[in-house]
Amino acid sequence: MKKSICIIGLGYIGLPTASILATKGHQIIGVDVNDNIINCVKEGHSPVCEPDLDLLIKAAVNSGNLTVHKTPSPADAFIICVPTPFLDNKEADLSFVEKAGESILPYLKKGDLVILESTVPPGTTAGLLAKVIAKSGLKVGEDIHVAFCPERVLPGRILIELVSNDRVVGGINPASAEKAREIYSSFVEGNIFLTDATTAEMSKLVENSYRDVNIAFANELRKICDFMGIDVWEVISLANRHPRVNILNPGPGVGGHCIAVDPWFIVQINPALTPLITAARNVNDSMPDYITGLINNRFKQEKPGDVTIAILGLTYKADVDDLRESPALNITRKLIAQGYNVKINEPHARIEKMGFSSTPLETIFNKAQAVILLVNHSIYKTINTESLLKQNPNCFILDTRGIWKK
Ligand code: SAJ
Repeated sequence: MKKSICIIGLGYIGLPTASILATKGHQIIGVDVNDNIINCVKEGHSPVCEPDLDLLIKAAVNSGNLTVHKTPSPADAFIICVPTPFLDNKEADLSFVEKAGESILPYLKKGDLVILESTVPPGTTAGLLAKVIAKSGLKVGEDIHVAFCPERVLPGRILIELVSNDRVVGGINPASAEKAREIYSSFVEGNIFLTDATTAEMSKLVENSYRDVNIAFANELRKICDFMGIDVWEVISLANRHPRVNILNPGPGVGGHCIAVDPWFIVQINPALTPLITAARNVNDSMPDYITGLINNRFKQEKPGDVTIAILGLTYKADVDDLRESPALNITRKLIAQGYNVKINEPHARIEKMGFSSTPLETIFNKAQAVILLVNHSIYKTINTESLLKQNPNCFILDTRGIWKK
């Protein structure tokens, strides 16, 4: 059944969700405070680099089913997709969720549905959000239904995974979960699993904490293999031949606004019960200093000002334009602060806004005493490191992603 749906927050999740729902015939009111997002969408294109999102937005806007505004409007359902960063004490900053809940109060009526998609600590939907919605005077859970539905999509594959992945829908009561299921069943081809809101919130955090702990295991293996003078990528590749072993990849650290953030929302529940998740976060956060230390160690006899370093990649992961929480950016800034001559190649992100300029691959290796690969962008896989070494036998080549053969 077609609904009017107001989506608060048109970021990595909100905008693709709004566009997909619009192409399914729902009347979508997209709401964001960011003028650039509003203008981009009005013109029918995407403010972020995501395959096929441009086409989908154009189709959604041209269909007349997607309009964008700075304030909400009355609707059958409201989906909140605003950021939930962490504060200095690593606890969740829920101010955007609270503000979004307050912003829809004037428009709520009996029979409406409110869904939170932002990743939050367990208990937020049934607690903080339900309390804000109750200010409408409507009886939460009866007059108005409230649910939590986490996203689980990989940037770069968002449009595919929004449709194909299974979804977990958690209601503050069963009626709310059922009402929310109606929305998602209009575009999700994966299975939809119903549960309560707190279990749904925890399942999302657990997914990303699982990845963070496993990445930390790979990073710790990297350190001990370096100490032993053996190749960690060969060790992992051999160990993964075991039918039930799947060790992830070492890297320069964990970036992005999910995997590096979500585990802290579990720790904040009870730090004494979560030493492993905390330790994994600390191992991953130690990687930028570890990588910088390898470079400092190699050039400890030289003045940094005499050393030219070619950095390949600044984004938080391969083939995206997102620099948020990027360990590559963290390492690059450390090297610049230490006085090295740093040249950067970054093919996807617009780094000029950070005060950097990107040096073309054709020239970046000239006179470089070090080549540090920080992001495994596909374009770097074709670089021939053997010919690099033929031209510059003393060049220090540090591949922090294991894409170049030894
Ligand atoms: N990383 C490693 N080694 C690995 C895997 C990742 O060092 O083996 C690093 C990456 O370089 C990156 C960070 O970890 O810096 C996280 O990358 P990721 O690909 O594991 O996941 P994200 O951050 O892109 O997580 C996204 C999230 N969704 C959105 O941002 C919309 C998350 O909620 C999803 O669960 C996740 O994709 C996913 O894999 O589906």
